[in-house]
Amino acid sequence: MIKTVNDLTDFDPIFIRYDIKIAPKKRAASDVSTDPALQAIAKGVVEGDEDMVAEASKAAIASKGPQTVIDTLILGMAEVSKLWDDGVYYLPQVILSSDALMVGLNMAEEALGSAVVKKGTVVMHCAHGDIHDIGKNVAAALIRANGYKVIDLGSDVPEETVVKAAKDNKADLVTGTALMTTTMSAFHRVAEGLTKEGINIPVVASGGAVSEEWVTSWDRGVYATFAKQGPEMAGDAASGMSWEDMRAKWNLVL
Ligand code: B12
Repeated sequence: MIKTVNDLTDFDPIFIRYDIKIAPKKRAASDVSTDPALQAIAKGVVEGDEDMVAEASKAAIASKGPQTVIDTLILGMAEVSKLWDDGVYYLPQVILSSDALMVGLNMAEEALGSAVVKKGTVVMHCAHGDIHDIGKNVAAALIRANGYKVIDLGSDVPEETVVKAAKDNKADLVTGTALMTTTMSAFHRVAEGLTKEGINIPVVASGGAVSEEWVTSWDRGVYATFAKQGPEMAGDAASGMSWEDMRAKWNLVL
């Protein structure tokens, strides 16, 4: 007998085939926490489940505080990265996961609040050609919550736009994030642009593709490993610390 759509009772194989529904994982993600409340946040990120992340984050913000929630969201995304690297996840799953992470991050950022008096101004961006903005968003949330004005230029930002924003806003610090080897070279052009404009401020560069050795090979570059370093780095720059001194403080390669 010929089957028609009316004979179908199980649509899952079709939804999964077209990535409308996520397939059961070929390899389960590792647990990132022994605490069930935190594990639920990471699980929600891994499964791209915004509701799960929202519910778990709400409870954990109240019981453990927003910073712990942010740390757990990043750990969840690290599991997503492993699933991607192993070929278990494809773009649709990763997009769902990053959207779910943003739900938790926005809730945590709101809970962190921010000081009314601004301690300084930080211009942040993802490199020209690069749309990977998760780490930048986490760092921006932390820097903002610590009382700095953040001019977030978003993703795929041309070098001239970054330099102009730094000039127009009298920035104390420029930060850049790149996750692709093809995009990270934009940072040293940003640094050169600042020099041409006579703007003598540090450029903190970070992201999966970026190495400390590379960042410290051009003037103004200071390498960051973790988003949570952002507020202290912003404080250093706002207090007038030179990029040379910041590099000596934060980086091993001189
Ligand atoms: C999520 C993801 C995506 C998402 C991005 C969603 C988003 N809104 O960001 C989507 C699905 C859209 C995507 C698309 C693509 N991706 Co992608 N993606 C990833 C993945 C799985 C995880 C990256 C991530 O978010 N990590 C977690 C965050 C938290 O890390 P992070 O940004 O580095 O931030 C940390 C630090 O760097 C630091 N930090 C970052 N910024 C800042 C700023 C400051 C001030 C401070 C202090 C610290 C700091 O703090 C964080 C830790 O605390 C990686 C795989 C991997 N192994 O990394 C691939 C990966 C980055 N993607 C890759 C590729 C190739 C692509 C695509 C070209 C795929 C395609 N064929 O279309 C496109 C890119 C399009 C473009 N033009 O950019 C490659 C890049 C390869 C390379 N080396 O060049 C990777 C490495 C995968 C791979 N192994 O091939 N991707």
